[in-house]
Amino acid sequence: MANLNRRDALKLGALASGSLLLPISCQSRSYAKDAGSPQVRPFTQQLRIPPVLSPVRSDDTTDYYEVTMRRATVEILPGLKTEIWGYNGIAPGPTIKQRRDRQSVVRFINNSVGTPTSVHLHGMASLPQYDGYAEDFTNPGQYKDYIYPNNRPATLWYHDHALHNTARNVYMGLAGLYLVYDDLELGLPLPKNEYDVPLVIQDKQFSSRGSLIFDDQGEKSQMGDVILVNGVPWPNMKVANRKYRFRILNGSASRSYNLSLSTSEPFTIIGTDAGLVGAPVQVSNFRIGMAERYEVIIDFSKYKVGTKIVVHNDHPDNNIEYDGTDRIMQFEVVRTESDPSSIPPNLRDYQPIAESLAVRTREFRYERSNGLWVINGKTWDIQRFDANPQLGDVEIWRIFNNSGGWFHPIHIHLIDMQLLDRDGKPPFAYERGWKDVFYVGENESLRVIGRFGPNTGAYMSHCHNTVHEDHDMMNQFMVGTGGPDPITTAPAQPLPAPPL
Ligand SMILES: [Cu+2]
Repeated sequence: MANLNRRDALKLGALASGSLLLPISCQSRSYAKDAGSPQVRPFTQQLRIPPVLSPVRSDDTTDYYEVTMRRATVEILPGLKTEIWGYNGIAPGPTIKQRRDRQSVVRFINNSVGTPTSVHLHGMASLPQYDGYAEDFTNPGQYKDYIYPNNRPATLWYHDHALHNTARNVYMGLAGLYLVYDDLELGLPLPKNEYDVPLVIQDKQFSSRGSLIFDDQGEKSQMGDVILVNGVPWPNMKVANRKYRFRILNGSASRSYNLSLSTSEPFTIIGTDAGLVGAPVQVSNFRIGMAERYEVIIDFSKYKVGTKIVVHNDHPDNNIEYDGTDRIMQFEVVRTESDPSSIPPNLRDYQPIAESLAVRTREFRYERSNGLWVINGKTWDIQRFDANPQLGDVEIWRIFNNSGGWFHPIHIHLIDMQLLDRDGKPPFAYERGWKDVFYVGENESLRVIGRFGPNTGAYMSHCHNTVHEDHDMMNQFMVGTGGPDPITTAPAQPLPAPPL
């Protein structure tokens, strides 16, 4: 069925002017069949789990890791070769697992990726010089040692953040998971180890020969017609008939998802971007914007061996739908097993921040103006700060999406915040936890609240549609005064690097 939205209309316009890389059929949903990526039969490849990275050495306080960014050729679509840009040459990159309050030093080496990079560990309260500032470049032939305090147990991810090239760099593969655990969480009876599974969802488009196509439609959005989970198109995962914990990250450039299960089995939400919620909540479906993380328990115990359960995507507004983007992956129950895990009624102490604690409210209007993506009418300028909360201040930020036809997931670096309301209405049940990305739908306004700290200095805030972020829907705030300069304090160093 034709399902023409504003984006499709734009694409048709672009087609008429001959400026598109690919022909687009009038029936947008038949794109994949007629002219899109090579066809893949869903659920024929098995899910892979990114490998866990071992430290190169450890001492009493710190684990030292080394990651090399490089181009690699891999097989994503059966029988075709695809060049990716990966951390250690894989996409997603290796997973770093770390204990709370141990320190990590991660050496990111820009070896053969051929473009300037900057690494942001999304969700970590890093010092400004280790936060992956957009202009804190590590050029080819350089490396940089990033220091991370690991002060929050949560599902984090590291990804490229280089000015004007973030969307392409992340799309080509520069993204990986970083999981922080603490004793409190490990002491809970939740599913653990091989039953604690990360799922990174991304959409891609490929040429007929298998190359990744990055086409941001004139700095608007990069939408793919192939859904990858952990780098595998529409994978199948063999599971036992028991509970699993899934850490779901939307690692897409521009696509959001609304996930549900074909059996109408509910998800039990146990975590948001910044870790466990106070108490589990059951939902039949949930929406996840780019860079958001939700942790869910799925209980397969009621299913017979042989049952197949499909994760569906009921397209949220303002995405482009193709054949195949209405489903994500499949679970296949293949064995019976006992299940020692359970979901405790209380997961961790979670207190809403009282609005009365806020010392001020700021307003940020995200919109499209004269062909530019702007915040309060302005594009990125590293010389300009749009907010200066003092260390420890509680502030309410009111985030407006004034652009019809688009949604914007807004990411605020450094701090974890809470969503107070959306258009004056309470947040969805699954959004009631600590978060660092907030889904601002078409013409919506959100109020979020947070306490600024623990660091002083400069931090970025931006739309996590990385195409919008690149052009140039990003600004910065300064916490307190006199923090370390993000660019000059710990600049990248020339290779070869001395031993860690
Ligand atoms: Cu946006």
